[in-house]
Amino acid sequence: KSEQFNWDDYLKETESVAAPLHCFRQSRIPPKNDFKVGMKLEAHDPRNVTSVCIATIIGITGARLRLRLDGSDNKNDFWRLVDSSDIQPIGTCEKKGGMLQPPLGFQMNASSWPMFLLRTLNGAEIAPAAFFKKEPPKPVPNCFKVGMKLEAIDRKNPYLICPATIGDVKGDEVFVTFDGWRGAFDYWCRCDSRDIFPVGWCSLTGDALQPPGNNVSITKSSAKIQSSPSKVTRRSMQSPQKSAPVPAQRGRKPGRGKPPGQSAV
Ligand code: MLY
Repeated sequence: KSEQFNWDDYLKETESVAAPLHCFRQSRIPPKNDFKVGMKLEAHDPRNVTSVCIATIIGITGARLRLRLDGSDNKNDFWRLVDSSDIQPIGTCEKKGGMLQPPLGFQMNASSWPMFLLRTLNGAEIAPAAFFKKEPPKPVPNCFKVGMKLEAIDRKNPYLICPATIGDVKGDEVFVTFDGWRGAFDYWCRCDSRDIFPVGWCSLTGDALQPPGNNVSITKSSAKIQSSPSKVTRRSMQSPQKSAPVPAQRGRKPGRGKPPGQSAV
């Protein structure tokens, strides 16, 4: 049985702080998820954002919906918060004078779209308008600081939410680094991205927060082999450095290349 990941312990262990709630474009209390699997709604096509399509709820996870566009395949599912501006009740598009579009990669002949649309909506379970929640306002200035901890969606595996650290800040953007992974999953995003959450989000929504990767355990065991008592590497599981793990750890001058509060001393 593996030890449960615990933010309080982890923040102490890594001598770091959680990014304040007001930095995020997320509601302080996660929105209630009333949706049910099988319900249909309108969603912007993630691969063609000017298109509004019909989507079916394939799964429910915390405050998010797993969506699949009707007429698309099962390889392009995406996840949206119930208070995302990318989703809306069926009828919204038409009310605004728009036309529902086939998804990118529509599996049938384009000429069959009007009939497909009629059939997919006929007798469908329509998600009630009251289930859609208003998107929170944008946080005004970017108040993230390097080294702050957060929970972030792994964009390569978007069903996963993981412990992460702000690795860099530039204008309205932040660099999200995944703790214990070697940088392969890291990404830049706007500070008002809906893909980043304050520490404690998953425990409020009931999502399973992923534990940090075990990247730095390599450093830990190597430190043991070297049996250097003055340089005991703590299991800080900080965001991965792109350089080689062990020599880089020893050779790095303090204060450079690493966010503050993350030193593996
Ligand atoms: N199957 C993938 C999952 C990696 C997930 C990394 N995230 C949590 C940052 C792998 O093992 O490579």
